[in-house]
Amino acid sequence: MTLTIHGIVRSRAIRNVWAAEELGLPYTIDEVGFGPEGSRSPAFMSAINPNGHIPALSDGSLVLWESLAINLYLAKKAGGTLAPASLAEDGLMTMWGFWAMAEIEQHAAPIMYHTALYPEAERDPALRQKHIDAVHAPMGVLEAHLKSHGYLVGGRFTMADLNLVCCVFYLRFTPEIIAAYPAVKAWYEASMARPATRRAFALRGE
Ligand SMILES: N[C@@H](CCC(=O)N[C@@H](CS)C(=O)NCC(=O)O)C(=O)O
Repeated sequence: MTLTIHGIVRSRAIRNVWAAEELGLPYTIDEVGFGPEGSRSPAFMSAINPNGHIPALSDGSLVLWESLAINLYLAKKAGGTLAPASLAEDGLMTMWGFWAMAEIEQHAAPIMYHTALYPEAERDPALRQKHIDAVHAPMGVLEAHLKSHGYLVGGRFTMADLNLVCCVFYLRFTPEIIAAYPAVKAWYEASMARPATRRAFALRGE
């Protein structure tokens, strides 16, 4: 059955599009954008995501939201090398996914907004700096892990890597942060150069 990814590629829905491309899963994109006509519409919030956010995934009668959880589901659905090969790997991939959101994304997102995405008048340099200071500790943890393991789990590229790369992606407007961590930089750049990544990001014109 064809999967439906609800959302637009210029949102966290790109994470799920990239995952589906990696896994070779057929999907369609239901172009739900932002605002009262999109993710905040009563119809979308009652049928798909009561939080009013994108992305969400429909797989038959199953509806999932939370981009990184969707990706872990897709990996297990498709199987193959991106999926956990054991319960232990499943636990580690879940751990890294929660960590990606709790330790990296919570700082990387405001860094991105206050560096580039908000109009200049709305940028807060002090808040930006606070998050830059805070992101170095988890980036150091990631650097140490990648230096000794190459990948997050199982010595191969898995959905754990894809999920975390999607959060490190928010540091793209501050490349000096990524460059301070050579193992992270090499892993990030290799992940962003994968054929499936390019196919997904081509949908954004990137
Ligand atoms: N933790 C959620 C965050 C979802 C989220 O905040 N999505 C943004 C777009 S990337 C959104 O829908 N913003 C519009 C809104 O909340 O109205 C996930 O990873 O899926």
